[in-house]
Amino acid sequence: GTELPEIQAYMDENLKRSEASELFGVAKNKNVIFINAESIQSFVINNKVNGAPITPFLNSLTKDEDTFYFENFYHQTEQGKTSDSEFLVENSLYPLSRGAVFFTHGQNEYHAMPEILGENGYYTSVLHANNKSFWNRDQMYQSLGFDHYYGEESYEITEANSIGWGLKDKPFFEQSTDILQEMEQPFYSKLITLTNHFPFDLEEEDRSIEPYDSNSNTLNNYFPTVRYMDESIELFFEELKQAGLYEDSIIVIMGDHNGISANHNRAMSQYLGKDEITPYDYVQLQRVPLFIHIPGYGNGEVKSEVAGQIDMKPTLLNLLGIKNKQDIQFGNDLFSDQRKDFIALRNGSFISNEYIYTSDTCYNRETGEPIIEETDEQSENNQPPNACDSIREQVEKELGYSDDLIYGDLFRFINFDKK
Ligand code: GP9
Ligand code: MN
Repeated sequence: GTELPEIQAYMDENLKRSEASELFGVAKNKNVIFINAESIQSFVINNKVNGAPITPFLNSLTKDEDTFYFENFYHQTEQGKTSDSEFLVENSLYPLSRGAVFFTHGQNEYHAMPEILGENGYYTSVLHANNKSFWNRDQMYQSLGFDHYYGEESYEITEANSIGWGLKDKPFFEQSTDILQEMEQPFYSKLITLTNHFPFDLEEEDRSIEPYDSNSNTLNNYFPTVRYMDESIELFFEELKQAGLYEDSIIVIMGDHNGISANHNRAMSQYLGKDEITPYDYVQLQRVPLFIHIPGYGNGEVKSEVAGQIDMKPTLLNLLGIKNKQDIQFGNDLFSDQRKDFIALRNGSFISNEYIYTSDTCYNRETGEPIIEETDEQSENNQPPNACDSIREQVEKELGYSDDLIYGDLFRFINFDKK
């Protein structure tokens, strides 16, 4: 393992990059309503199936003046799926390369966003109509500093309002609004959706668009459940307005991870009209939507910079005007122009402004063409130097530091300034 001072020096350097946020404090004292949107990938946004738009409401948000839409935002999860996305968001640390850190290191010390928000007067909670111990959430949420977890016992769940994994998203958002209305403000509330989950079951009555037609039922059924999620979120915006919560809140919508795995590449290539899904294409399919909706803001736009889930903690803290002078975090504020030049995936692949590195190949990000370098100089192991090498080394270093912090439970040894 690495020595803590070395990691801290790296982190102090990284923390400075977020100081240049252009939006520091624009959402000061607002509630944060964070929608962890199950399995939604960016390829559905502003796209169609059988001639019908898949996500009409989210499409309208991409053009909304109060909304930032990040079109090159990547999930960075591994086997811990939803729980990994939560870990990334709350800590700005990487998940583990195997297993779920929620299970293996649920009792570690952390310096997570809920804890910091709590110190700044926020009431923090998670709303999710599932069993509390799923993904070891009950334990991990305590370690992350959440005040409360509204699990399935907080909801009225019947046969009629359930499908697949449990409570359908529409009644979930309706009932969640009632919970939010009773909550002390300002609050940070994370709502985790459930209906758009593999195997994408949906009743006929909830279907507004027809399934796709390919050899993959998973992909075919994905589209109607994604549309159901889109309608659920639209409904939730209405509910929040009626409840009087909308004006004093910012609403974040983030996809947690991909819903369509590489097993469905053939069907996916058919849908996208490509000959095949190359490793480059597969990395690009790991983009998930991120919307940051700030009622009354007026200067929203589509943002194209390379971004990832690791950036959520510094971004949200800055939006709320919370100065994080000392912290351990790998991400950068999405509204800073001093950002690092890459987003690392947990398997060591990465996306930079110029390159996408995956499966031992360095691709031109713009064209998707592998970069083959003509060179006289060969290094010791007879490999030509590669355009991706220097970032690849930094990615390995970061992933290693993150692992060291988690495996060594190193947050125990750091005293963070309280506010
Ligand atoms: C379960 C839900 C789904 O509570 O969050 O988890 P996933 O299978 O996507 O990790
Ligand atoms: Mn999930």
